[in-house]
Parts: sequence; C-alpha cells; structure tokens
Amino acid sequence: MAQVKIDNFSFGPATLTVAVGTTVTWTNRDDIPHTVVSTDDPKAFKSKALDTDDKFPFTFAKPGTYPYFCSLHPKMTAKIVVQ
Ligand SMILES: [Cu+2]
Repeated sequence: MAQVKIDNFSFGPATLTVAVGTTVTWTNRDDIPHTVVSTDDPKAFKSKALDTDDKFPFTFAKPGTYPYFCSLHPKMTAKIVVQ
C-alpha cells in the first residue's frame, strides 16, 4: 500500500516511486481542503476537494512519471513515478 500524506501545504513524499498496478492513496492531514490533480493533459487523475482526513485512491496501470498539484494551492506540487 502506497501513501502520500498532505500536511502543512505539502505532499509527502514529494516523489513516490511505485510498481505498475499500485494503488496510491492520498490522505489530507491538513486542517484545510486540498486537491490532488494530475498536471498532464488529459489529466490522469483528479480528486474532489479533500477535507481533513479524506482520502483519494488511484491505481496506476501504466508506467511513467505523473506530476500533480493542488488546484487550490498551485504551488503545491509533487509526482508519482510508476515503474
Ligand atoms: Cu492545497
């Protein structure tokens, strides 16, 4: 199980490397809403606004590098590397 924690206006870890077929689950540990939105066009994934302790799972079926950001706070960026 692969996890990304959202806290203090950042994604942790900023780069997470997983195997193809892994489900990554983001959890918002901050006390304000955040989103998880793929930077690619078309978007590989896009969450709704996550309130505190909300989770967003996404399964990565293809290898590649998947940059993403928070659409509410665009300076929050990170990426998933799928091997
Ligand atoms: Cu945010």
